[in-house]
Amino acid sequence: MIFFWLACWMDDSTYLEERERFFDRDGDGFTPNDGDCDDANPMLHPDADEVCDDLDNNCDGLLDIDPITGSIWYTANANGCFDQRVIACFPPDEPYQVTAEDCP
Ligand SMILES: [Ca+2]
Ligand SMILES: [Ca+2]
Ligand SMILES: [Ca+2]
Repeated sequence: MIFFWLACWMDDSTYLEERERFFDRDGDGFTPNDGDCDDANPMLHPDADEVCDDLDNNCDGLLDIDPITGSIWYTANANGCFDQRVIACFPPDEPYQVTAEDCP
């Protein structure tokens, strides 16, 4: 129905371009119109988990931010003891250690 409606007011190339937005080419359950940022790769869609791979897995526009797995670093708590666990693809901006401290 929407294709017919689009076809009525667009020229052919614009219509074909717009029509692509409503097809799920990689079969991941998301069309570009649903937010699929790479409809040629079924591993990339809005419900995908972000992992450290230089790709925007969950299509939020951010590469490798808040991954489900990654390297572990420890940043300091309010008392200056490094026991705050951080899982990330990149080292934290703030001071960190690779091992946790035993805090009193
Ligand atoms: Ca798709
Ligand atoms: Ca992302
Ligand atoms: Ca990623």
